[in-house]
Amino acid sequence: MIDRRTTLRWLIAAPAAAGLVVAAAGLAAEPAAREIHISAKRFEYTPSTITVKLGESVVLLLTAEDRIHGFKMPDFNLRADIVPGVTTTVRLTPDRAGKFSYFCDVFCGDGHEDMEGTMIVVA
Ligand SMILES: [Cu+2]
Repeated sequence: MIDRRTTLRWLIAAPAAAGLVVAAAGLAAEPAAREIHISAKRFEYTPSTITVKLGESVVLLLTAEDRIHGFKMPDFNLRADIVPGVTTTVRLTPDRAGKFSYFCDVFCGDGHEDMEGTMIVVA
């Protein structure tokens, strides 16, 4: 026989458990993204070449060592400022294979024009 206290406990616990299930489902729905760190300084990115898989979700974690730089990857319509002391995140899931360049679009001195990198997307 279920007494009143047990019933009350169940009424409180059931929605809480359901909430946990919903929260877990929400986490599962978020695609797992591989993190790739890219550091910027005059006049290079490190690494200057990154390799990702076609359809792979990645998060680029961009940091600047010396001053503000830019990150622009026109092929995937991406751009961000990279500010010292801040980690800037850029997400992408490449839908095309090939070699795609990224470059600095914030003038940072002589050599700025050569500040670029390559993302290789392998099928
Ligand atoms: Cu620059």
